[in-house]
Amino acid sequence: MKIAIVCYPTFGGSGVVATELGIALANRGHEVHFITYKQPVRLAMLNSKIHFHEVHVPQYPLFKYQPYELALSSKLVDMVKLYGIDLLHVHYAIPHAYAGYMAKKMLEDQGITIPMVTTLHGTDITLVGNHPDYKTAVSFSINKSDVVTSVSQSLKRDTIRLFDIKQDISVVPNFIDAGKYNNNFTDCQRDMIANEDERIITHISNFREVKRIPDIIRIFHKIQKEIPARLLMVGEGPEKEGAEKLAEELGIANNVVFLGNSEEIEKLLCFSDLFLLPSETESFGLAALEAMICGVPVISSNTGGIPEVNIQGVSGFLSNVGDIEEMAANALKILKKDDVLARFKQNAINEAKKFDITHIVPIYEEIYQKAFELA
Ligand code: GMT
Repeated sequence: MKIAIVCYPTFGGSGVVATELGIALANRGHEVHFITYKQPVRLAMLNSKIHFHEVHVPQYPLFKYQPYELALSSKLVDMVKLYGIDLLHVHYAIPHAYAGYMAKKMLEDQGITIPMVTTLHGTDITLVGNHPDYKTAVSFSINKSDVVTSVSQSLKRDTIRLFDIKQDISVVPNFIDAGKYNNNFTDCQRDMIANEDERIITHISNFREVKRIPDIIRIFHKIQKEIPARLLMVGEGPEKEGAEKLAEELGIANNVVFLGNSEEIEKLLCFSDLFLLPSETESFGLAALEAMICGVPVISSNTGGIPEVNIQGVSGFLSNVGDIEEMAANALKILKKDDVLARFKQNAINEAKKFDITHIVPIYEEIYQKAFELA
């Protein structure tokens, strides 16, 4: 099959999922065309089955807002015709489903029928898409997709609750390539980051408000009062500066390392003892799953799709959003004793393996077949 994947190329769950899916599809013999404004961050190696087509948005002074959707839908039409692409798979409803539908209609006008699969990722439904300024167009483009998938049961429920959806939604969970995370790093340089007696606690995100970054600093503040510990904050975003200030105010700045964006998160996770994800909402929590496959237990909120990934008392603990007292106490339960930590680490790996890519890619292939039948 020749598949066009439309996604955000930046650091962020939906782009990561789309990129890893494209690579896996190419490994199974499909021809995959990534169509977006920049080469996706995890698309390091291009091979003969993987193509990348950059969407250019010409800058013109008349426009206050440059029309990306227009450039994307034109590019989709051109690439479908040039490469004989069979199917569009758009990740994140805004504006990809909308642009994809426009491309589909333009192609129809030229006698070409192409199915479109839309995968909903979370904030396109729960935060951004739900905004009254976008809602009408988001509902429309979801309903016009041939097949709609969501990354968790929770996101499916949210979509049905928040939008007038006439489409069936198939839940296809996010995944990891367990083979890639073999925990076999010979250069797992723990001593570069922390002293031998310190536990290493990690958070990775885009530092948006929804991640409740101040909670992470406050939870760590409580933990380090009881045991020697260090906090690694990985990523960039609007809440980062405030977090740096908060760490300073609480007198823990020396124990908190802000690393910025990293393309080698598995190397950072290989020496982490605990992952913190206290988000306000999270459709799935891919970052938690990536931590788990590296043997890192998770302390998280119990919101959205996180309970479908992090299992209470097994791979970590879940608490109500904002309950930093309980989150810190649970973190200490895991971190204080070596044998308890070892048990949670192994459990985390076992739970994460249930989301191995080998189980998930065939589900997408079935969905593509269904989309052909429906288009
Ligand atoms: O977490 C983010 O803010 C990034 C966002 C994205 O679209 O890249 O992540 C969403 O999609 C991920 C992949 O499906 C999910 O694992 C995240 O839980 C989801 N984020 C939220 O729902 C806040």
